[in-house]
Amino acid sequence: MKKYSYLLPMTIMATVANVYGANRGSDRPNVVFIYADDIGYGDLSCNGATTIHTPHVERLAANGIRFTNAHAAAATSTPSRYAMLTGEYAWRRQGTGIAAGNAGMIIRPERYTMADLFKSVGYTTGVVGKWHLGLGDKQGTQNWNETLTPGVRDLGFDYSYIMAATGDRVPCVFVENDRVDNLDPSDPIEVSYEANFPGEPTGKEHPEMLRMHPSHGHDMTIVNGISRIGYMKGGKKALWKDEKIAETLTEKAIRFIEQQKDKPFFLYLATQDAHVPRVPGEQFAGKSGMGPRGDCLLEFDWTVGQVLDALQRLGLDENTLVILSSDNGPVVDDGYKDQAVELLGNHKPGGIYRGGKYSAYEAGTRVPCIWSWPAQIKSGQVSDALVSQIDWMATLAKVVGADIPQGAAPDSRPQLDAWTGKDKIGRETLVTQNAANNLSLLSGEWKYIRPGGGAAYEYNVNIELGNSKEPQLYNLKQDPQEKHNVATQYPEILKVMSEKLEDIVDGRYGLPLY
Ligand code: NG6
Ligand code: CA
Repeated sequence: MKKYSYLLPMTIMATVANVYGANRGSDRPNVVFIYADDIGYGDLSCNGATTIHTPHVERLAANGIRFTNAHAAAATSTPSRYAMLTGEYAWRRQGTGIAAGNAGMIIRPERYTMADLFKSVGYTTGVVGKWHLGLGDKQGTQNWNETLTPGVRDLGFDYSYIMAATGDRVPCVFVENDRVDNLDPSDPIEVSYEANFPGEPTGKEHPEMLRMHPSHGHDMTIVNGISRIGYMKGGKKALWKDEKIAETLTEKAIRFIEQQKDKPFFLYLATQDAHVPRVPGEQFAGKSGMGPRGDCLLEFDWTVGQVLDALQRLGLDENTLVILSSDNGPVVDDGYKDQAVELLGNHKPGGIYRGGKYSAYEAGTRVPCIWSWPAQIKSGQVSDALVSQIDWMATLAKVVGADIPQGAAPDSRPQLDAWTGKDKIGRETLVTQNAANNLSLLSGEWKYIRPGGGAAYEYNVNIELGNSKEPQLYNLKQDPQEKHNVATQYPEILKVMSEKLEDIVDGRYGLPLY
């Protein structure tokens, strides 16, 4: 047993409750998250895309409930994942912005996590894929050639096979159970986010060595002919092959499921698709007609299909809750010249919504989301309820009969009726966060964007960020595309919304729940 002793009595209580409670034995579902990267609301055919066909995701949606108003907690990866895995809004905590590849572990070991929750009721827990929440103690102090401490096993994961940060950040290696996979000790890894290692070529100095060129940033160490963010040296045998990432992660995920098939498990499968650099496997290259971004959407769909097939093959499909979503909204050019812009055609990655990844507008956080659990959730449902990934923790605690310790997951709310389709309204209020840490409050048909700093528009990625010195108020029912700021027309609503947001920020509202 690890972590703080004040958690212990709660953990024991949870175990007792589980043994004697209603949710014991075979009723409890396995839980699998399939968490996409940068896949937007409109990127999937179940949400209306017509130029991209994602049949496996459609199959999942047909077997469960598809949400039209589900939100990631933030418009970028690290804060979204932080909030999803801890049940605490990331803006409450310093240092939860987009993490460097050598960031120290952002969720500290003493923090109660999603994995701890499942472990407290006897599940085996695994994480496969993009991590992006730091490893080791402090920024830049990791020794990548030894066991990384603290690592994800200190956060409750029994098994892990992860990319430390993102596909475009060094180190470009997989880390299995807190050690770099396939590392040759005679070729140690060094990583720096400050300076290059003498003699190592960079994309900036040697563009002729590149097979994919950066459009902005991404001009440092070259790995597999693609220049990245950050510098690394060594570890040649351990370097991932970009075109094999999806295959490898899918294989590791399925192996985990196979090994755990006889007892309850929780798997967090976080894909690299469709983050940059977009390098689809051979099977998908050129298949979408939309270049690598479209091909990676097909590859994501394939991963979903492989996981669903494995569950079916093992007879686990009925009583496994599969949750599919994305960490933030879509981006077309995110730093490489990969033809995503040129070949986009009529495809709308964010659906009808304004903005995209990084943005306070809807496309920033309104993401694809499906819950499928054939044994308990009626199939073929579509829900417009306001729901958020931040509630997965408190809701899943209800599903598996876990007791969240007092003070943990402070922003997470049990919303089982909304997630199963019985409650059509969902959350009364929800806070979302954009890349400049400007907050929005969603409530019913209204959306308020708090005034704040930062550019209104990011030219590199061609996305409106929603930052403004003026308060913004939109009626999402009448104006889902957030075209008309009605803040001056509705001063009363503006007042209520802004006060409510400040209450939530200050913890005067609804805190703590447990
Ligand atoms: C940005 C990167 C972008 C992407 C993003 C994180 C540049 C110019 N842009 O800083 O390519 O990596 O960070 O994306 O470096 S996320 O989905 O993991 O949040
Ligand atoms: Ca992302």
